[in-house]
Amino acid sequence: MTELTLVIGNKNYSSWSLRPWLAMKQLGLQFKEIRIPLDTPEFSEKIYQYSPSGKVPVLLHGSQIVWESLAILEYLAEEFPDLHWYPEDKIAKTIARCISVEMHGSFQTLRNNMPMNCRAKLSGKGMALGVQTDIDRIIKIWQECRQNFGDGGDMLFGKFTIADAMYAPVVMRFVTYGVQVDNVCQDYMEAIMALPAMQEWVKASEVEEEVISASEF
Ligand SMILES: N[C@@H](CCC(=O)N[C@@H](CS)C(=O)NCC(=O)O)C(=O)O
Repeated sequence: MTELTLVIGNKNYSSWSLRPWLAMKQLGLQFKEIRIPLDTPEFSEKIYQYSPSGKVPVLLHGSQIVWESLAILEYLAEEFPDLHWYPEDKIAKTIARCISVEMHGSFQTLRNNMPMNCRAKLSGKGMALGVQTDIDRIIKIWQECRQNFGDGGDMLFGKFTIADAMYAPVVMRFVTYGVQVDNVCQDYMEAIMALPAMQEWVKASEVEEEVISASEF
């Protein structure tokens, strides 16, 4: 098999990197990892060797370069169709795609005010104007997916899919900032945090030494 390499940023801060990394680990794909700490001279020096957009994550697969987190996940779903990237049911698959794209293009207020910071405990911080609107929409998405498609597992569509990978950094933010949710969402969040791959990511974030002051309070 042609080697897969995923270029990522810091595990503590890089929410976009977490998405494909988590899905690849969770679905059992072997890959090499190159970590370039964000917001450092090293990042500016090295990133364009790999990524035409100058951002992480970027996937290298033979001569193919794939950037943008969701495009990476879609590429992998096409390259490795035997793995469970999306629900099999057509309606569920369509909804999984809708909410994944919605995550990719929305919730800017939440993302700006509650930057991912895996190792921090910032309960009550970040609740700026408009953040609750984003939180409410995310809660509704999780509730509806669990209610309508959640049989057969504790992920949004039962078994782990790309949709869970897309929302995992939001779960991480809700944990860091102590966002209050109902029992359905709480159970979902606990299931995400208990994934072995998620635990591996968080554990690695705890030993990273770089600090990005813009993501700290
Ligand atoms: N839309 C992109 C966003 C990628 C992104 O913004 N990555 C951040 C790290 S999480 C980055 O590379 N920032 C470095 C920079 O902008 O200099 C994706 O989905 O992959």
